[in-house]
Amino acid sequence: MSFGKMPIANSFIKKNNFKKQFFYNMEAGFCKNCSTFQLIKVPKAKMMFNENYAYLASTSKFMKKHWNQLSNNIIKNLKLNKKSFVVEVGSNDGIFLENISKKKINHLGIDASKNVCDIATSKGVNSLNAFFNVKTSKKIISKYGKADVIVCTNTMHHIEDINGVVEGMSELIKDTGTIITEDPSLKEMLNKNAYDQIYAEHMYIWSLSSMNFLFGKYGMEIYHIENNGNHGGCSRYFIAKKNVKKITSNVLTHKNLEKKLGINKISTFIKFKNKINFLKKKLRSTLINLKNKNKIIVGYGAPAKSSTILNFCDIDNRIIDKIFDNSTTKIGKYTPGKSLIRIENSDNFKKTKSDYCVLFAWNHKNEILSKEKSYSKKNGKWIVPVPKLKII
Ligand code: JHZ
Repeated sequence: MSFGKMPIANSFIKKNNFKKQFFYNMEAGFCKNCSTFQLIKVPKAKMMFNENYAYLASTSKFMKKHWNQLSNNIIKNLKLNKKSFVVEVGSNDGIFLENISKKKINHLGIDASKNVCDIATSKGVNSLNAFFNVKTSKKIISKYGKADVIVCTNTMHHIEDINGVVEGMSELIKDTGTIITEDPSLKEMLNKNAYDQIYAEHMYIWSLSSMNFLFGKYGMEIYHIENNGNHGGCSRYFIAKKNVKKITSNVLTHKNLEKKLGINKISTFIKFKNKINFLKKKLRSTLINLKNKNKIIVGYGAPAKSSTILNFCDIDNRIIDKIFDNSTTKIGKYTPGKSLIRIENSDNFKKTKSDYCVLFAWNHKNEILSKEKSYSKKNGKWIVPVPKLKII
């Protein structure tokens, strides 16, 4: 499945750097042996995860609450105490670990991007700026000992050297410990036609089948799974060493749902490809028609996902005037690739006149539409691009 030339999704750029952009050919494929849906080739990790990493997890109040709930659940259900050791791989700005740190539980966050690590440290989160792999895992064991819990949320899909990461986790986790991962789900990506989840940072879109295959290689298994609607639909996997924990009925139910959807069949992905090519044409022609009627079109949210939509659908600053976002790392910059749309502080959305607003952060629809209620009252219309084009 080819998407054409793409920029690095989170590389929002300054005006004087337009000509210095990096492009790669984005092609996705499905492997029948290990059931992974993945990009065929991705740029070097350092090009994506560095001191300029733009995604700040704490920009959403909803997500802050979500990770706070996860920490409370873990403390209660896995019976953690102050002597327990919690490790997070891909700790971003400390959105999850700050809850663990406040409870004075031993912890360590590891993140490859220095800017987000620094934010986490300033919140009192013990952080290490590094890529996680077998070498990092050994260093952590010799300094802190083995972990009771390893949390890795919205990160497993980022890592090209996924075998190195899982091997490192299998060494770092205690024999009775639990690894918890949470990522956008392949099942939901297919159900929702959420093709914008595909970009270099998301090298893999995981399913229960592919996760179990991967962890199985290192003597582990998924013993429990929970699903939620975040990021268009995520699965949370609970993983332990083989035969240590009882496998719950949720795992079997989910396995059957994946089978019913045909998650391990090439034909499923060919259908998906046809659907998204249709969505591309529909979004582009809708926006061009509105523009031809002299309508002012803006966008809300500049998620990494918007890079895929804009570049795949050939939408640029001649169609969309500006995009509003609340991330300090994005405001004042431009969307990457050919689109080059200016990002403005979302505080200015209310005072800016527009007729239509494309909700690129469609996964935060409830949070955004409730804080921008006045837009509809002023006859502004929201264009929601996924799961299917909807104007509200
Ligand atoms: P959001 C991220 O993807 C990045 P993205 C990453 N690659 C990943 O794995 C996935 O999450 C799962 C803005 N916003 O959360 C902030 C407002 O302006 O959909 C963000 O720029 N106002 C690590 O980037 C964007 O929208 C608001 O009220 O696709 C949302 O980005 C809210 C709620 C958000 O993630």
